[in-house]
Amino acid sequence: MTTPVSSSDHRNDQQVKRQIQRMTRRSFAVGAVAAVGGLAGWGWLTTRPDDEAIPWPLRRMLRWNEQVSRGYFRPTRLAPTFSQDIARMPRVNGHIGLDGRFDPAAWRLRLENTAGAKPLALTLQDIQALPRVDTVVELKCIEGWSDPVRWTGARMSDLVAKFGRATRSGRAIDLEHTASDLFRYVMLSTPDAAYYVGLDIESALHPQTLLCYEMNGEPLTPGHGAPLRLAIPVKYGIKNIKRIGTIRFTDERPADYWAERGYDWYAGH
Ligand SMILES: Nc1nc2c(c(=O)[nH]1)N[C@H]1C(S)=C(S)[C@@H](COP(=O)(O)O)O[C@H]1N2
Ligand SMILES: [Mo]
Repeated sequence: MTTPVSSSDHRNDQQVKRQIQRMTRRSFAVGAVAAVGGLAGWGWLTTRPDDEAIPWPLRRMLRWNEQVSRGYFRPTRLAPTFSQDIARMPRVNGHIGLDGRFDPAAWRLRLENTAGAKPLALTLQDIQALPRVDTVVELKCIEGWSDPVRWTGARMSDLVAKFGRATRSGRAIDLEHTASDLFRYVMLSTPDAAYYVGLDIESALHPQTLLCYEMNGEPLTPGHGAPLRLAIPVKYGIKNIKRIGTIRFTDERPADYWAERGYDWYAGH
């Protein structure tokens, strides 16, 4: 049996319908205002003058993020490490600076600074003679993937402890007592200078920052940056430069390939 629809029910239906219409109109209006506001905001944002390839408000936001990250940075705070059996080979990602003719036998690592110290030309044997460090950490690409990788190589801090170039005075580094004598930045570039990264000195001398000659127990392949590449787990993949040709200590914030194309210069995490 169906209940007959009374006239009062009918009136209620009408009222509900009208109310829904009112609400729909209102939410449409709110949505439209938000959309226009959003578009205007986006329009404003994208027409701001660029600062290093992106509108200045975005760059300012990245600098703010950097300040927060740097505030939290501790040389003793380590990136997580993993057991060897989960290490795997990441894809070869990024060929910039790896094209063209290259003779690994003639390769030397140039170690220099902007204080006029004589540049050094080091062989792979010089680097392999430094304490050998083996660690499994994540390689994190800003494209959204990450892989635990086993890296073998020398600490950047051991390199400069032995060969210098990291202090203005030329004195040996002593992280506790001569911090003000340290250059503020490091520039690393491929032998052809096509790929280059800038690092803050704290991250460069972090104990987990390695100059690597082996990946997952195998000598580096050309695609992964033979004969020497950087593993820097306190930074994203973009800073893990392959085929290092030059390392230069400087007080000026170095240019950085991906920062010039809009990415975060600091790129820490
Ligand atoms: N010379 C050079 N180094 C580079 C790149 C590059 O294009 N050229 N790409 C970077 C990026 S974005 C990532 S994620 C890692 C990838 O390292 P892999 O190829 O060993 O996986 O290398 C970094 N180092
Ligand atoms: Mo990357």
